[in-house]
Amino acid sequence: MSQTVYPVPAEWAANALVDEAGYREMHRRSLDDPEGFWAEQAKRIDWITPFTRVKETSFDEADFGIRWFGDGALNLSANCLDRHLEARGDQVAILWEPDSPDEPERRITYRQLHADVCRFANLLKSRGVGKGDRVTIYLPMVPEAAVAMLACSRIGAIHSIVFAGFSPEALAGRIQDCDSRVVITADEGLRGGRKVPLKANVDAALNHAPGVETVVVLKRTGADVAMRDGRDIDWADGIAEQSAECEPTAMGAEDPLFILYTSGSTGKPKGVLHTTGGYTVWAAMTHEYVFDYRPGQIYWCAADVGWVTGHTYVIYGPLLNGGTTVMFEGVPNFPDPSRFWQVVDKFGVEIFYGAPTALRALMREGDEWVAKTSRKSLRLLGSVGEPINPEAWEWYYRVVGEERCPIVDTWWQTETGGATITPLPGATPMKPGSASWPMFGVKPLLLDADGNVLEGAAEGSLVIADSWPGQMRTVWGDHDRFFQTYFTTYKGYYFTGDGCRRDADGYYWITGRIDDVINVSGHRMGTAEIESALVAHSKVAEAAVVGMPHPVKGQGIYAYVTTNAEVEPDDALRAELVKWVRTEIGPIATPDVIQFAPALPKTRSGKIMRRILRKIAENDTGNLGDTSTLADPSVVDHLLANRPATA
Ligand code: 6R9
Repeated sequence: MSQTVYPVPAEWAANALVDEAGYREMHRRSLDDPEGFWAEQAKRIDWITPFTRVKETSFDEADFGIRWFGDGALNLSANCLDRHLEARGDQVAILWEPDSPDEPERRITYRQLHADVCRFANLLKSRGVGKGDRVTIYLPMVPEAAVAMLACSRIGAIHSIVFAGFSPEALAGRIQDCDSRVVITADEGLRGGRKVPLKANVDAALNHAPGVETVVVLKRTGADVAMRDGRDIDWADGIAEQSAECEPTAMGAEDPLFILYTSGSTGKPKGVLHTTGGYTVWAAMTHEYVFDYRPGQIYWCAADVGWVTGHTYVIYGPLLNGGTTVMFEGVPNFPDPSRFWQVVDKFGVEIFYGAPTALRALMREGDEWVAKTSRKSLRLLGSVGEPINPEAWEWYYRVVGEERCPIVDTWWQTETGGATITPLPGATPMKPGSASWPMFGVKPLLLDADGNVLEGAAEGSLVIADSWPGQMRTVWGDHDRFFQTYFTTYKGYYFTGDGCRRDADGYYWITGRIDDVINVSGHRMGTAEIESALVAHSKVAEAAVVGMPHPVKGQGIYAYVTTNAEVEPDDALRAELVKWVRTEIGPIATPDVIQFAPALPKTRSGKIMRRILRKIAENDTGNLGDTSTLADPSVVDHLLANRPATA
């Protein structure tokens, strides 16, 4: 573990919104007097009906419930748009960089965005969409994704964004789970010069989701796509006649805002539900403090809107704070590995927020791709999605930021809504690889296997002791699963699923997932999800999936597969299974290694011993630990003798 501590640069300590003493005072107050602290923080939002109640929360089974600002009403889109029109109507809200640098960028002002959102909201209304209805968004990284999100929040519809890299099967499951009647998509997406057949994927998905009545199709590439009469509408045609005024709907603070599906330790992805008031306050506050953000600064979060980071830190946080947010359609290495830094120079980006997996991939390409760009505009760097290894941190700090820019390594989850453990650039001396200190209102604890609270320097399961406004409120359609998943492992606490170490200085170091979730390039994958895709193949009898270390992706996917008795496993089947998983879930679930195994190591009670499978995948086979409960030890010998050469 890196021992280096980088002090807060003097000019940051002097000019930042919060310095170290300020952080300590605010954090203490946020825990001692949550009512007072959050009532004050909530003033950053325009409320249609002011709240009188602040925090009504309990993690205990007897009176379980989470409500924040419960009797207030507000509208998120009005907070992102309308209230900025007077002071910054002509300021650019969205700076869009297309996949290819040869295509022109787009600069969309707050005034223009407001009009676009109103027109689109009116189109949705004309198709019968109203408060509480679910709308599935399956769009690439184009400004219209922001328009669609803001239009939903304007009329109180609940958006559910499905990452445009997901397969028709995955899309269909997510449409059906929340019973969406409307899907918003594009003819095709463009990523790294490659076309993604989004409309065709939607058509395939809708064979399994017949309840969808409206499909709005944005022309992105102009490809000739099938349009079904009565169901499918061209985006431009649909908004042509719509008014550029649309009154924002007053939403109760606890009215649902969006659903975002995420992987858990069981097979089916969970529809994480966020509500309006708490999420809005949390997104605005964390975005301001984590990035020391001042209105109008050029800010770029390189996440996709299909993930929670795209929700909170590409769209809602920056727009709530009157920001100029960069949306990038492409990938870091197209047309070449300088692209990120060329875009930084092109727009004068001051704050850049990206994922360790992208940084590691660029680091491998060599420093010259970075060095040939200026990057003089950069003042602050951020990291999110997975633990950043100290080597990548140092590279980011030294080569990209030229030792001038603090790095904020923000730990959080779809479930937590926004940055939950994170440095603040003017307050936190940096330790490479540590997410550092809790955000205001967050009380992390480390527990041992028996649920005892560990004090001081320690390592254990990371839980959060009490509610914070940005916390998810339920799993869509399954409130019991919400309670069971997060509040029963350790009674009375929110369980994150992550392991964590706290050092003697009180810094938190996330060690990674301790449940059956793996983190591939910052994307969460449930091993159970990949296993069920594999066993759905007619030649597969059984499958077990574990993570393995991967130099770029952080973790790779290692699958053990037992075929049906009459099947002779070979390389052709291996290729077929890889393709199968890509079609069932999407390219992000592509197995890196498939090892065929006549049997899986099981206990006498029939439980697969994943610990052993993990060790073999990690090639840490010197000490497999206790194998005495194995039903048939020869199974392990076979696995060890037959590790594929590719692993
Ligand atoms: C925002 C996001 C959540 C999981 C989380 C943890 C890992 C995210 C991290 C990090 C270490 C960081 N994670 N940020 N681990 N340091 N800075 O990524 O949400 O997709 O729900 O993933 O990602 O394991 O539990 P989500």
